[in-house]
Amino acid sequence: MAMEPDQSRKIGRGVFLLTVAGGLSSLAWGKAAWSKVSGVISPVAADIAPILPTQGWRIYTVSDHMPTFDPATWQLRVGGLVEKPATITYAQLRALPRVEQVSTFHCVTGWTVQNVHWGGVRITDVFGLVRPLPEAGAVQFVSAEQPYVDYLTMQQALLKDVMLAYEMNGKPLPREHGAPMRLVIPEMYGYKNVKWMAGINLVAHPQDGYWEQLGYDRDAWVGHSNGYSS
Ligand SMILES: Nc1nc2c(c(=O)[nH]1)N[C@H]1C(S)=C(S)[C@@H](COP(=O)(O)O)O[C@H]1N2
Ligand SMILES: [Mo]
Repeated sequence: MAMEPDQSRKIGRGVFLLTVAGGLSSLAWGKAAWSKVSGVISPVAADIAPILPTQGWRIYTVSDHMPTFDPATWQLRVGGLVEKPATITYAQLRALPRVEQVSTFHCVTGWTVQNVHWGGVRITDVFGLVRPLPEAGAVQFVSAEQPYVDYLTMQQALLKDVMLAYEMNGKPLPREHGAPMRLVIPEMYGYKNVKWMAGINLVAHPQDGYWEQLGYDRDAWVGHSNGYSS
């Protein structure tokens, strides 16, 4: 993929830090660096956490290509256990009631970003369009970045500050943060905050998401799940 200068600088720093941490000096700088960095950070979190800065975003992907966003063609598919499946365009998303919140973002590997200003919509307003069936007990969030997916129970999805965010700090959500829309659930670690949202499906029960299949807790409550610090 083509990397912008500021991105390659961040990756360069990430690779440097990982290399310093030891055991990873074979990490070659080059084409695969982007996916290597995002794939490697979590498993070695306990080793590298002490030397990584704890403030500021780190951009994570699980593939070597960040999805692109075209407002003219973007669609959010909402379906599963609903009365009326819907395909929501970007214009329709922006026409839903707009809310704002300031919340803090925690990655399970130990970094935090305080007071992020988000703008977006509440999930209940999307549910209003499709009307979940009584047997819908959980929500599946599907990223356009395959195979990234995660789930919340209905109760978790309906927490008051869960947001489908299309703005970050007063600007449209940047590509690397999941343009045009990502999940925000401040009570839970970053891996539940699916970027590049492409689909929302109502399902009966939660299942393991991407990182959960690799050993992280489904219920990723900040401070109480199996991050490196607990
Ligand atoms: N599609 C997708 N969403 C994702 C991830 C990812 O790799 N791909 N990483 C998750 C993790 S582990 C974290 S901490 C946050 C990081 O958000 P950021 O990349 O905007 O900093 O995104 C989450 N959502
Ligand atoms: Mo994370």
